Amino acid sequence: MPPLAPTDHVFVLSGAGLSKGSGIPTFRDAGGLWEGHDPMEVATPEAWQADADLVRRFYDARRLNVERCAPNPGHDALARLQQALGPDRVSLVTQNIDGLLSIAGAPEVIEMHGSLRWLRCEHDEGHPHVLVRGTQDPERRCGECPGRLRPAIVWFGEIPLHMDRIEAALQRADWFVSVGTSGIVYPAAGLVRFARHIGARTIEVNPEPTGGGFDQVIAAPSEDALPALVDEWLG
Ligand code: BV8
Repeated sequence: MPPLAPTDHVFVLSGAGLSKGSGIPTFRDAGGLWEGHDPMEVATPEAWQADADLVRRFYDARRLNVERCAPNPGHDALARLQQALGPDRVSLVTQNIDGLLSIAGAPEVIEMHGSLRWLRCEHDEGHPHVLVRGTQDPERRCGECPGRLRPAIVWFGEIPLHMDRIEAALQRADWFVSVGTSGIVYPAAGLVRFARHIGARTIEVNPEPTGGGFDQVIAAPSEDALPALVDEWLG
């Protein structure tokens, strides 16, 4: 692996595979989340309107599981890299909603699909969000209006969060590292194309490489591959 230059900026996009080593199921692997659920029935605004109780139960179950899980060596390695080089040189963008990169100590994580830890007003995401642990109280309403509280998570058909920050970081990327994502869901899946366009060196860390035209592929679990990669980069 070529060394990092002193001014190199590393952009890391992570997906569910990063957390698999922590005991959190992915979406599309065998036994994954979408095996038991049709995403269109639990992860869209229409699903919320049709059956809010089903959607709440789906996210309550995931929140309870995530709260029993801990960061794995892959999360720890990414946190160590950002602690050592700083958020200006290491951008950690995640599709995951489990919060494990922050729990691992990463100073700044961009959660483009939101977080299981927060609820938001179903009518206006500008109303104050509410922290939640365990199962949410279905009777609790928004503090600003009579609206129900829903998971502060980006569903299919909704616009991902922090896209301006993500695009600004991507413009500066010398390295683009894709970790544990199937590269199926857009706009996240399209970010590597932009990185390639601006000349960043692209690396994929995935035991089942997606064939997405990366310069380098590390076909291994991220909990094994990332500590070695970060050790090499931090010397
Ligand atoms: C948008 C939060 C417009 C919820 C998620 C029709 C109508 C509307 C939109 C669309 C449409 N058709 C297509 C679209 C676009 C749609 C889309 O891309 N659909 C796909 C299915 C084709 N996208 C959207 O709707 C997005 N919004 O388009 O708005 C817009 C956008 C920009 C600007 C203006 C307008 C919103 C998408 C967000 C949906 N929310 N998550 C929740 O978590 O419940 S998606 C969810 O799946 C994840 O967040 C992630 O983003 C996505 C992919 O999952 P992965 O993380 O990649 O996980 P997966 O299981 O797929 O893969 C795991 C990988 O790990 C595998 O490769 C495996 O090999 C690997 N692995 C396994 N073990 C390990 C490992 N890797 C490393 N180590 C290991 N140990």
